Amino acid sequence: MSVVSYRTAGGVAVLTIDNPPVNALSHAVRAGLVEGLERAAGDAAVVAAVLCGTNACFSAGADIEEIASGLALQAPLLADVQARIEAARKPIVAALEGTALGGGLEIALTCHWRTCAPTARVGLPEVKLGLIPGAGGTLRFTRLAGPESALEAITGGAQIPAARALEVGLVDALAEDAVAAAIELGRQAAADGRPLRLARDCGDRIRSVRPGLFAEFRRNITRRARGQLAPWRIVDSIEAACMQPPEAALALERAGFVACRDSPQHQALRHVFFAEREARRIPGIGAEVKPLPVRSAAVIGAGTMGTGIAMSFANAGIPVLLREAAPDALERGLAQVRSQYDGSVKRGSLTRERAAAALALIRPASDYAALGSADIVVEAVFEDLRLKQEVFGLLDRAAAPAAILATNTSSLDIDAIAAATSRPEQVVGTHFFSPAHVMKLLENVRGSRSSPQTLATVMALGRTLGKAAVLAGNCDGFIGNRMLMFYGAEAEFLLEEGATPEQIDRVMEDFGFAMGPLAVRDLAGNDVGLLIRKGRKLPADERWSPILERVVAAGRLGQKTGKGFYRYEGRSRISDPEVLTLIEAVSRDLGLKRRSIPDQEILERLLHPLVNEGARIVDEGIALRPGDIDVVYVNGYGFPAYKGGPMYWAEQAGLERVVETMRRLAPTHGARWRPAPLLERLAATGAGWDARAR
Ligand code: 3H9
Repeated sequence: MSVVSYRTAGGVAVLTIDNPPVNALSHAVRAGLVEGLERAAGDAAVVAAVLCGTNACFSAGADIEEIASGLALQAPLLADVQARIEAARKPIVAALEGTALGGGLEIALTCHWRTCAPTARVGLPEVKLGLIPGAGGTLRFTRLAGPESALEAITGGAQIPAARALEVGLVDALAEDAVAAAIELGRQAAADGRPLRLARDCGDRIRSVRPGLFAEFRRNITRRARGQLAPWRIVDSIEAACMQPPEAALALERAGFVACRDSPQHQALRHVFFAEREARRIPGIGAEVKPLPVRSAAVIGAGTMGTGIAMSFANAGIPVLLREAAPDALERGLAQVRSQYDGSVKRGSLTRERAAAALALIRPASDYAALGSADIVVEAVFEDLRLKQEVFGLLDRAAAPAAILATNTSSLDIDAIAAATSRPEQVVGTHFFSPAHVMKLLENVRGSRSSPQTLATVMALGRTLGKAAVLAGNCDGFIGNRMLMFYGAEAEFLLEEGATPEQIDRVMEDFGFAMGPLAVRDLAGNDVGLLIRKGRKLPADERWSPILERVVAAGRLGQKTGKGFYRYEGRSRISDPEVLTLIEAVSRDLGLKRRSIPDQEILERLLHPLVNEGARIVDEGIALRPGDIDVVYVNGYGFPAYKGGPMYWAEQAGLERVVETMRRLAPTHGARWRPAPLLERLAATGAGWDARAR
């Protein structure tokens, strides 16, 4: 069966790509397109051609696996397909339905015109894979839509809704039946003898580029694109698309694509792409287990987490009740929701209409009786087991019999919470990350009695809410927070030994974290961190550094009090000699001689214990695979995606290095800092994570 079918409709050849699941442009598709285009060109009865796709998709672009193979691609290449289109003497129209992404959109932009279904989305998301478009996307997008739109869209990689694509000039018409409209457009263009329009030759949008545009844009992305390769090469290519002849701009883009494709950043981001998809697969839960439909939801607790979770549902079009007993707390929560939506409208990330539609889906509720209609209830009350058990007892009576009862706990025992209900098989953890309507991670936690259908439902919910879902086992801190404990503790041990908050944060920010660990502590509140720490029991051979306690005792609670590990003026952090005095006093009290600590040691001592605990988590089955941990850290903890996540990063450097660090730390830090047995096993043979099952 051919992956590109050919038919004619009233003198127009229709070439349909059918390469499930997403019509990736593998070799067979490229060959099929060339063959179809030649046939259309040679058939005197054909006046025009239309390119379209089945599988509810035009094309998701180049085949990522094929690019990854590292082998030279077999001709015809995408560029050969495009050369055929541009050489054609008959009109060629692309009909875009579903998604047209990456190389898929690049093919469409090469056609003379484009029709687009109103629900379709287009985009050049290559940057998310650490790539730049490699088939003339930067040139043609820029020439059709102008450099401002191109810079924003291609460095961000977002999917552009059809209406916006029309507005900026990427597509020429919206039509419910994009294929029929494309056939008509092709026929009419042929009948009128309309000049064939090639995006590469369009000049209107690049004629008067605002002086300083590119310098300014480069300045604006300095923070967001720090350490990355692709965004900068994209800006260079768009600039060339404006300033240079098409051939030169294409050559520059191509060189950028090759440099990015061969970079470790692309490998790491590709790992994350596939890991996110792999994380959805739960052994023992096959396609026969159907998730329950989630048509309506309820959230208990209108604090920061609760309101964020409610917004996540509303943003996905799911009506949600927000329940809070005290009227003033409920009103505060709703006010917070309104102000978040107002902020999104002001920043331009949401249209006024969409914000209003989402807001209208969030309805207040003050008593439990109102919750009977929800398919899922997410509890987001204060992190206290007794309180949560009480809430679940009430929910058990109030919620619909089939409803799933989920808890947003970040570390408590799911089974102890489930025990307060008569339906433990419908109880599960859904750990959202703050701000819940923004953060992409959903860490689902399986209780010992959670049913396969309950798990399938919350995993599917992740997709519905646009989040990366990972399934964790039930233990203190689950995957993310359990590992984080070692990271936070080590930062303070480093302070005791001679590092400064500035050095530690700089090392981690240079590595790619948006914020270093001490700046994060100041943001979250040092008192909050201390409280969590006090709730934890440490084994007898371990200790906490006294630094956090002393920082809190000095009234340095963090940003909220204007001082913590730093002093704050507004939101800018400033070094404070008082903090160093406090830290030096701790070193003295502990009898530690302060020394200068190399940056590399800081990096490894912060990340290796995290990876070590990750190995234990995999060994215990708390995480199903190392890749799941990477998904958790990239989407929930600010780990730079272009480094692939902690487990991937450690594997690239060699797992034996983690073992070495842990062997150095265990004698002073305690037994839990000993190398994880799994790591020792793998490191002994120089193997990677894949060897763990053998
Ligand atoms: C590119 O185009 C380079 C060019 O500029 C230059 C070339 C010279 N290839 O995400 P889903 C698989 S770079 C191969 O679960 P959804 C995916 O792994 C490319 N496979 O579905 C999954 O497999 P499985 C630029 C791909 O509905 C299955 O399809 N394009 C590709 O949630 C379903 O995917 C992109 O970066 C691919 N290109 O989302 C687009 N895409 O079932 C990347 C998907 O075995 N793709 N698969 O796990 C996406 O963003 C989403 O997949 C999409 C559908 C939005 C299309």
